[in-house]
Parts: sequence; C-alpha cells; structure tokens
Amino acid sequence: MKLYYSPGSCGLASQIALREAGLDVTLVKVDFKTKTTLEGDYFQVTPKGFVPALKLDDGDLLTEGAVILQWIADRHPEARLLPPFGSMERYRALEWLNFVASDLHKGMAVMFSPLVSDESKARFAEGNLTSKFVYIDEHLAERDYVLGTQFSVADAYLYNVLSWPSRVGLDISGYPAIQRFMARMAQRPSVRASQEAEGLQRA
Ligand SMILES: N[C@@H](CCC(=O)N[C@@H](CS)C(=O)NCC(=O)O)C(=O)O
Repeated sequence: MKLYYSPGSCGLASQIALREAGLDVTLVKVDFKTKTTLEGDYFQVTPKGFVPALKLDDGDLLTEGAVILQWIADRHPEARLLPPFGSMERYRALEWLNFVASDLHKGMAVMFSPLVSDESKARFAEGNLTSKFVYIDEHLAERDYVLGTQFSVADAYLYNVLSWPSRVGLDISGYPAIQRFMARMAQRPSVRASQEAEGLQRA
C-alpha cells in the first residue's frame, strides 16, 4: 500500500489510522507546487491532485480522507477504530468525520488560501471558525476522545486539522478541553511516529 501525503496536511490522519491498524505503508511525498512525486506526475495518480490518496495493493486508488479512514477501520475491525456497523455510536463517529471534513477542514483551508486577504481571513475566523472551536471544546470537556473513552479515526482527523490554527496565527490556547485533547493525542505512538515520518516538529 502507498499513502500519498504532503507534510502537515490532511494526510496525517490517514497515516495515524494506518499505524493504529498496524498496517505497513509506503509514504510517497507530493510536492503541491509542482504536483509531482519522486514517481512523476501526481495527476496521473489522481486527477484531483489532492492528498491524501491511498493506493491499495490490488492497484485500486482511494481518495477523500474521511473515506480512507473508514476503509482502514473496516478492513481491520480488531483495531476498533470505528464502532460496529449499525450501532448508534457508528453514526456518531460518521457525524464527526463529516463535520471535520466539510466544516472544520474546509473552513481552516480558507486560512491557508493565497486567494483570501488577511483582513478577510481574520473576519472569517471570527465569524465562522470560532463557533466551531467552541462547539468542539464543549464536546471534549467531558470526554477523552470524540466518542468518549475509546479512540477512533475521528480523533485522528480532528487532531490533524486542529494542529493547523497555530500555523496560521490562530490562537486556540484558550480552549482547555481542546488543549487536553491535543496533548493526549500527541502522546499516542501512532501520532508521534506519523509526525516523525512527515518530518514535523512535535506540538
Ligand atoms: N476532499 C478532500 C480534500 C483534500 C484536501 O483538501 N487536500 C489538500 C491538503 S489538506 C490538498 O491536497 N491540497 C493541494 C494543494 O493545495 O495544492 C479530502 O477530504 O480528502
């Protein structure tokens, strides 16, 4: 299996999940500027040109981080990375994966965009992102992980995206439950190994 990634971007969650599942994977770095890898043109891998992308051993390619996370969890149920099919807890996990993907991830992406002025970013952060941080902080206030006591792939994705605010000058240190969650996650061997593999400084 190969995971196409770019350091610090949204492929980190997939790598964390692969490690939690105990799977061997080859990491292939994508240069966003040139859309190339050491293998060549990244658009030949996926016409979307986005990471993460997971090339399976049979040659199939999976894209969309939240879907890759579900595939990893479902292929290795013994790792308990998602609750069982059909359970209400399962839908809670999917609810969080969707929230992180469509609201938090894409909201944070605005903060990195060269197409958006600094002034607009500041207004967007205040008007859009703050309420999401408040919601997450309140949710985590009485929980160790998104689902309670059990780690799931939703935590990997949430951790991944919540590691971005500091990179764009957004201060989330005033959210105590988020800070505890980030510190707890940073202790997981899967997270440490993934950050090291991507050459990232540990938070
Ligand atoms: N819908 C995709 C979006 C993935 C995405 O936004 N990837 C970003 C990095 S976090 C990317 O590859 N950007 C390429 C670029 O900016 O050139 C998913 O959820 O996996």
